[in-house]
Amino acid sequence: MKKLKILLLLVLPLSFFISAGASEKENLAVYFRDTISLDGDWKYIVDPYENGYQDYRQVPFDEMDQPWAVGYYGDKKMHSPGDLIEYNFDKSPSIMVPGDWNTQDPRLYYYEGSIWYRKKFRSPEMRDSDRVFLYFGAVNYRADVYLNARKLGVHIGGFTPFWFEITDLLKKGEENSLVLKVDNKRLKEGVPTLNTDWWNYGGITRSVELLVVQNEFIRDYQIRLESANGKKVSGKVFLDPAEEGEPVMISFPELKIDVEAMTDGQGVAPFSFTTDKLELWSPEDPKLYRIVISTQYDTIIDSVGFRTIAVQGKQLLLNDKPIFLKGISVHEENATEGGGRVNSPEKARQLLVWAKELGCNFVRLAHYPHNEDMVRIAEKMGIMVWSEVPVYWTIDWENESTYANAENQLEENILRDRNRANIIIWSLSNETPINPKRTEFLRKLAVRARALDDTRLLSAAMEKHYRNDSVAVVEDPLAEIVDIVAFNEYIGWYDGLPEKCDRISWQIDYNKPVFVSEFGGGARYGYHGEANQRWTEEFQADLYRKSLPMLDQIDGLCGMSPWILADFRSPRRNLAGIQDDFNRKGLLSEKGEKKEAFYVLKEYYKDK
Ligand code: GCB
Repeated sequence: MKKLKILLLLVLPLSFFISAGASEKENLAVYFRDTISLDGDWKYIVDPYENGYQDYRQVPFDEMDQPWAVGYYGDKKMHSPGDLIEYNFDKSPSIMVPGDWNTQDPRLYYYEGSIWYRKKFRSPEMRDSDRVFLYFGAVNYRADVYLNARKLGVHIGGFTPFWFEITDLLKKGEENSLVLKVDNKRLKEGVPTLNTDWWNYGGITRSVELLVVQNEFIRDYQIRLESANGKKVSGKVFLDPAEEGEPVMISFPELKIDVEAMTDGQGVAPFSFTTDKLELWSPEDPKLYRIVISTQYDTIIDSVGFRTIAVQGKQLLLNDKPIFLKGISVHEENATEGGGRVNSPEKARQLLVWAKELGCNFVRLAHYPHNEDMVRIAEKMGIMVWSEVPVYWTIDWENESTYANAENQLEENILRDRNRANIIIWSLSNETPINPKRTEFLRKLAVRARALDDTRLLSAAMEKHYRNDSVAVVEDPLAEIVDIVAFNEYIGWYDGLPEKCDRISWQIDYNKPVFVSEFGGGARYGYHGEANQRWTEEFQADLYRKSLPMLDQIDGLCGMSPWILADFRSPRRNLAGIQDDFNRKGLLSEKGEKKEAFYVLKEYYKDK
């Protein structure tokens, strides 16, 4: 494990190009650690033809070993006047990390392709025996990572973390050159695929950090409440390297609980305890406890909450009590200061503050894993979370590498957030077509999700159909697989006019709770008119007024997450003067201004 794993670039298929840590399905928990930030200004070079990556025969330079291999990852300088080097990071412009490139440089607004990033940094102060990890919160979509001209590996998938151990490659006491080729080209076989209804923001969108640890350190831990009444807590601590017989202490100072554990041959120390003093986490009382885990070499401190989530027939139970999910769908897009991907805790918090103001106790974080701040801040605020992977619309169901990619993103998402009390649902997909290949794909994904975490529920946003003119149904074999039957419906927007809501009744014949994962319609903030005039705030408000009583009649309704909190950028939204590249279904504008429908939903949630 201590050795850097350099991937066999020539022989492995693309789906294997995944960072060392991630492919072993181990997590590196960094959120609560003191790390060295590599955020800030990075140099960048826009490279639409991949000139810095491959030669004119399209052979990647990092697969060659010849003197003419001039990949930009070499970060070379001219030494004599006759040198031919056709790039220069030092003289290139700078871009802010974390951040998407689309909103930082007007030339890059629609850009989809490769951009090279470079950061120079001095190696941190450390002892000879220390180990160093390079951690990326997320890079969209494919990242080829090089340190001091050596390839560390490739990561695919735009919304989950990955890392490399760089202990042996770091130039100690000297300046180091970290170079990434970031490519956000959409791919048919990608996850997501070519077509989405959101902006394909490219770049190093989340923080980059260096983690320095002792030779033996605590890589991660896992904790769970076994049952709400028994108050039995169990968990595991993961040490690296995997040494057998290492003592580990797990403490909860507030509870005055200290548990001793011992690692097995895999470096895993299981523990458990029971207590009747535990206050459970809930939206009304988002109680978190400090957890301190220590070994003879390392200590980590985090906060955790305890709760159970379960279904019983058509009921959804939080801590054994029925709960209604007063939700809203949210894109990870900043609804102030010029938009773009959320890249700070303050911007994440703003979205959640609006959700709270709406009266929500739940957010659907669509359609991909959001940043860790979002989940952690929501946990503190008492907001439950639906967490999703970008298996969206029609991806390449029959392609094995597409499956491997989806599974990898699901795993990275679950491993990052499995200790968050507020995450109650892992969502497998959104609006996927009903056919056997797709169902098989999602069935496999469900098995994997449950194997990694059986303390949460599974769902997926499905679609509705009609039995006849007035009876809407959900009939999908995927509903048999998940725990909560969720579906998107757009009656009154894509499907007839709002009046149609008055005529529709629902039959959902699964003995499971039902959740409406989307409904809504578009309105441009400040555009007023009659309730039958599309795009006005009045039309949108009327649609909500008519949808809510219709949905209330659904047997087993356990909640909803209307579409959507705030207007968000989408290249599919071309109506000039109204959309201007924004999906207008937000209850707030892209600048955070509240539309009339915001208050309609707020009123409805007040009485729930
Ligand atoms: C949907 C999708 C969502 C879209 C939305 C819309 O069903 O799940 O991603 O943005 O409809 O506005 O059409």
